[in-house]
Amino acid sequence: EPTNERVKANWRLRYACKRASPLVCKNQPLLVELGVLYRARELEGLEVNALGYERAIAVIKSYPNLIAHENFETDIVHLPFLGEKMLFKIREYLTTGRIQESETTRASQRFQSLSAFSSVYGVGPATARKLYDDGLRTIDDMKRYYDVQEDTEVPQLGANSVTNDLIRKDQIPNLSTKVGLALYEDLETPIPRSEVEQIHDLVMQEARYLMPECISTVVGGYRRGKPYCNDVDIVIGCPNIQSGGNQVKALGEKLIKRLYDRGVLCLSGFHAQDSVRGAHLNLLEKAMTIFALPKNAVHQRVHRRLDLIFAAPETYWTAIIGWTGSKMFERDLRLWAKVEMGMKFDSSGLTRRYDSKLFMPSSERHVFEILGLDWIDPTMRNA
Ligand code: TTP
Ligand code: MN
Ligand code: MN
Ligand code: MN
Repeated sequence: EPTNERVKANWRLRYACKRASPLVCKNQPLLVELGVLYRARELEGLEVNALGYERAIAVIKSYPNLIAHENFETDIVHLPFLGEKMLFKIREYLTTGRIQESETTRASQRFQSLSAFSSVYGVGPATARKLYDDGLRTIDDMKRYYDVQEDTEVPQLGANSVTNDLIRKDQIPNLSTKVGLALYEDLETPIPRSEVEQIHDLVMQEARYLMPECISTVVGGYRRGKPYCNDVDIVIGCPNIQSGGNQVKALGEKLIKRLYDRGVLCLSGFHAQDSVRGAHLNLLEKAMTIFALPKNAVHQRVHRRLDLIFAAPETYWTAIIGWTGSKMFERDLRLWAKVEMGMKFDSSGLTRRYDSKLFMPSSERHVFEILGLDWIDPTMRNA
């Protein structure tokens, strides 16, 4: 296919949304090492520095050959976003097969603790650092700190809707940390694709009961081809839904209630999506939930994070692109739209900047066309 050839030649470009980025690339072991350095900077709150590593990693991901001495001066030094420091690390890896700083970092108690703390649902780097400064080192320390014991009551699946009336909004962050800890082992267990599909089937069976014509796409890492996912992300659209008023949210709330009634949800909260601009108000709603498939003979129930995104017809396709990711692909898509096209893109819609005219794309490919971008398959958006 000619498009494929064009995309293949695009590994030199600065915008991640113009490059093909496979899930696993030729230089994966190098990226694992650089990934430790990226993560360390992110955990320490060094955002600019972290972004530099994130960009370098994304650029290398698109490079189609194994990095070697033969192509270092011809290709690698000319790749975008690879400054002197980064090239030094890559050269170090090339000559010694390792990166000293990555190994030191990996071995450090601080890095291990911050990584563990921030792997808890609802805990970011700033909280993780605070816990470390308070003397905590392990997840068990954290369970004691938050008073979560073996027998801590997790909200019962289906027993009641936790966020609806029992819990005040300002209690949710603390609640989600407690739930995140109580369910730590479950939520750490990777979700195989087959289970993602089962969850999708069950959710849509209930959604179609409410609105037979509704449509859906599983997005996130699943759509990018990951064999195992950390959560399940589903965009749900309804061709007949009215975008004015609260119909999108109403559909979301009805579905959440049905899922509670079926006994498969134990926690949910609605969030305003992205930068909610005037024109896009009420077009997109997201519910972050914790879900478990019904018990069956073979498997015991495992709690899973499930994100449901409800989209009006105007935003269905942009929501799909916005939630397919990756994070870096999305970042550059927004940047490309703004800087090169005079448009504003996010998952809640695509608008012209000078008059805020909202486009009404008819497919995912149509969004790429409007943005003046060549099509990139979801499995090649792992920037
Ligand atoms: P995630 O589910 O956080 O990540 P992921 O699906 O890429 O990988 P994982 O297996 O770890 O779940 O987010 C999915 C995509 O949705 C992400 O690439 C960017 C987008 N996104 C938003 O647009 N807004 C948000 O608030 C979040 C959390 C994600
Ligand atoms: Mn996901
Ligand atoms: Mn998600
Ligand atoms: Mn469980």
